[in-house]
Amino acid sequence: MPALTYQTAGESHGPAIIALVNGLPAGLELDVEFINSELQRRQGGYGRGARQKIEQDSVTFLSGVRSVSGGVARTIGSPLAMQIVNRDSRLDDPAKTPPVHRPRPGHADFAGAMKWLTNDCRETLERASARETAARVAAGAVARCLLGEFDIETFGFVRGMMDCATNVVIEDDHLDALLRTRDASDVYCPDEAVSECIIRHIHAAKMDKDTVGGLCEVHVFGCPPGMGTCANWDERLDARLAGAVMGIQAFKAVEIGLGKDCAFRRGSAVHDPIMYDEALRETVSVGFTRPSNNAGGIEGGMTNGMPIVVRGTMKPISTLLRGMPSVDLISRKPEHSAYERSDVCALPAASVVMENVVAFEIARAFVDKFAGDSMHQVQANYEAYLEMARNLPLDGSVRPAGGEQDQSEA
Ligand code: EPS
Repeated sequence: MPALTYQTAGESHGPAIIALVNGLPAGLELDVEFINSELQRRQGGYGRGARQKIEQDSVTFLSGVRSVSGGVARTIGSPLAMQIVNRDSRLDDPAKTPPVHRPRPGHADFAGAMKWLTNDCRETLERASARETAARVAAGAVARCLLGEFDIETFGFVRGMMDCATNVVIEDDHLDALLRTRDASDVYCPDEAVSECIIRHIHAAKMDKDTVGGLCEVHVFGCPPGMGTCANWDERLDARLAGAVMGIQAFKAVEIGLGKDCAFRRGSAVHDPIMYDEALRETVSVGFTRPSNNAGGIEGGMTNGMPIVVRGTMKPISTLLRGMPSVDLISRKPEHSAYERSDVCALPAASVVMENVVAFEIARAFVDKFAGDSMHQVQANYEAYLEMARNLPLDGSVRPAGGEQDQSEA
């Protein structure tokens, strides 16, 4: 069974954006309406530019599913290809996509011009554009259809920016209320007062022909302990999550749990005590619990049964209407950077992207652990593992003995 992976292709103003997902078990039901609603959420949020008025993102399945009926597509175990059409497709029309010679500080323009030895930054910016994140949202939303089968839920939101950040506590017992407040907010923040503050900052930046970034956060509920690994550095779940979040355009920092604040506390005030509660034995935590979650649900690169908490910092978008000091790549003379149609702030959209790329990494770790060619096998492996973890030997032996009978005796 191959690992769960995905790749994307497509330019911002090419014909389409593509996601190719490999390693999905057969028999997974994909909720097409849900996938499209995530794509629409990615297009939204206060601070977006004119492009989102042109596009109406939705997926077309090109392979990997059958019986697309009643809004449900069923995977058949082959690679899943998804297409999101670009309505604003004009890459092959030079008049509509003129060359860009004045790189924007902060954007991929300059580094890409050097890398590919061209003075036309368009050849870089078309692929560097955050339009590509539509494909990542589609792949992540597919992964969430898989996680949903095992009651693993994600919640992504905007924590804040500049001088305003919400202190709202994210817990799964009031997830519905949090979802309602977040979805009622124009900036995807589950706190009305902080939403208003964020909107004021975005509006002020717009008036000043400037841009703003901020903080996004994703919580994942319902992961059993033991997903991921400490065996290899590049397979640690926190390493994978950090890579996935840093891979989002404009992200400059990632934290897990307490994150950088660990630097300012002693060990006794950082590490989460381990407790056992027999009443929780039948839950995915298999009975082990913590009074705090500073680790953000991950220890040694593996899930510990607590919610996973990931925070990402997005820098302000690098296309400023007022421009920034730059150099013309042809004349080598000082010039103001070029302006391309853009957003004043895409932080709400970035929170949707982050939620979905985090979900994909969780699904990857899930499929690594409970691998099976069909959903039946994945389900059976998942249940068998939980049963073994609940019945870790109470008699001093190290591991559960094999076989049904031995396990029930343990
Ligand atoms: C984006 C589409 C782009 C930009 C933005 C995000 O569309 P266009 O370039 O046609 O206006 O609005 O891209 C960037 C911020 C960037 O730096 O490239 C999208 O769909 O998310």
